Amino acid sequence: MKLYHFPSPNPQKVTFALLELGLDCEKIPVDLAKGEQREPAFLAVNPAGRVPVLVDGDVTLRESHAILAYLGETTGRLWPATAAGRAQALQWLFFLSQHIMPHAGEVALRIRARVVGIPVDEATVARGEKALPTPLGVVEGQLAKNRWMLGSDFSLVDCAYCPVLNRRAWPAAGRRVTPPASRPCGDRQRRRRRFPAENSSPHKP
Ligand SMILES: N[C@@H](CCC(=O)N[C@@H](CS)C(=O)NCC(=O)O)C(=O)O
Repeated sequence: MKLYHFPSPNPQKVTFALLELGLDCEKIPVDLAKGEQREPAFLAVNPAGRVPVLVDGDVTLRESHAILAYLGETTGRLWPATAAGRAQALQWLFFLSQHIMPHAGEVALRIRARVVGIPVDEATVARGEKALPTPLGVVEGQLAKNRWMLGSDFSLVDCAYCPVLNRRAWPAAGRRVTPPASRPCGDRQRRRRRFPAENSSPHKP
């Protein structure tokens, strides 16, 4: 497998999942700060000019949540075994795509502006900061009832949520984006990145 990668939240969902599953993958860096995502060689891989992209044989996947579903389906691990469970997993991945990532992207504009060297549009950041607490409140409610997004077991859905709930990823929005029940999820990804020795044990909480 090959992963086109930059250390920003969407690719991090996939690198986190690969670590949790203990899977090897060749990482191909795409430097967003240098605009490599707009170069013809990369646009041939993903015409949308975005990372992550996973290539596994003749399968090319260009959406982080589709990649997570693929890893779950192909490994049969960290992924529900029943149709109803898989539908729940997709439900939460769609919720993240539709209701959280667009606003998280607006809030993250301060970070993106620094990385790619563009001015910050404060109105956009303010719009994201206003909108984000509502869908994050839904996630907080889910995590207050269950240890992880799908219940008591950590899953690939958490691999999608953890980088987003990670406090350090969204410092501009401060505590509002990481209320108490959501913290263990954000912390898990930080721990996994910080202590590579843990990576040999994919299921360690
Ligand atoms: N819906 C896509 C979004 C991918 C995305 O927006 N990735 C960002 C990095 S986190 C990107 O490649 N941005 C390139 C750019 O803004 O030019 C996914 O979930 O994979």
